[in-house]
Amino acid sequence: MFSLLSHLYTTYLTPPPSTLLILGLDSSGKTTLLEALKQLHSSSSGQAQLNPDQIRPTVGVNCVKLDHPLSKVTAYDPSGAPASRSLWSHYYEDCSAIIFVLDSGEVDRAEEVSLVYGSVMGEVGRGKGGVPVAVFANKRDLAGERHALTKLDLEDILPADSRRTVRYFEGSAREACGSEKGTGRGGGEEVRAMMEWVVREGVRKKR
Ligand SMILES: Nc1nc2c(ncn2[C@@H]2O[C@H](COP(=O)(O)OP(=O)(O)O)[C@@H](O)[C@H]2O)c(=O)[nH]1
Ligand SMILES: [Mg+2]
Repeated sequence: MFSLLSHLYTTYLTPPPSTLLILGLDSSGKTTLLEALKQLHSSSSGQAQLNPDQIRPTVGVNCVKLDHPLSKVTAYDPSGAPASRSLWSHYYEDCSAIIFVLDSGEVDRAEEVSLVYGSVMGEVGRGKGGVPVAVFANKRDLAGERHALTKLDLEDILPADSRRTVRYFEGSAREACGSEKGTGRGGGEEVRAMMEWVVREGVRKKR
C-alpha cells in the first residue's frame, strides 16, 4: 500500500526532472545568470548564494538544482572559454532546453557569437529539432553607455532554423541577482519570464 501511494505521489505530484544548459562565450554573464536563477528558484538543497562581485571565471562546469513548480531543473553552466567549448557536447544528449547568453555590448564579437551559436544549433537535438532555445542579450544595464545589440539585432545576426523553437530575451543578469522572489523588483522580470518560457517549453517538448 505504501509503495503504491509512493509510486502515485512520484508519478503525479512530483514535478518531472529537466536539464537546462546555459551556453555562450566567456564573460557573457552565464554564471551571473545562473546565480540570478538560483535566487529566483532556490532549491531545498541549500546552495550558497553569491554576490555577483564574488563570481570568478568558471573553470569546468557549475551545476545547480532549481525548484520550479513545473519541473525539478538541473542547470549546467560550463566554461565558455574557447578551449573548453568542445566539452559542451557532453551535455547535449540529456538537455531539455538551452539558454544562449551573449554580452549585448560586445558588438565586435558578433561574428564569433554567430559561429558558436550556429555550431551549437547544428549539434543539439539533431534529428529531434525539439530542444527550445532562449537567446539572452545580457548586460542591457550598460546599454546607455555604448552601442549595444538588442534582441532584434540578434534575430538578424544569428542563423535561423525554422525547425527549432527560439525566443529572444534581453535584460541584465547582474540586476536580476538579488531581485525579490516573485516581485520582479531589481531587474528580474525578464530573467523570470525567460525561465518560465524555457521550463514550460522544455517540459512540453520532452513529453
Ligand atoms: N553590467 C553587467 N555586468 C554583468 C552582467 N552579467 C555579468 N556581468 C559581468 O560580466 C563578467 C563576466 O560574468 P560571468 O558571469 O563570470 O560570465 P561567464 O564567463 O559567461 O560565466 C563579470 O564581471 C560580471 O559581473 C550584467 O547583466 N550587467
Ligand atoms: Mg562562468
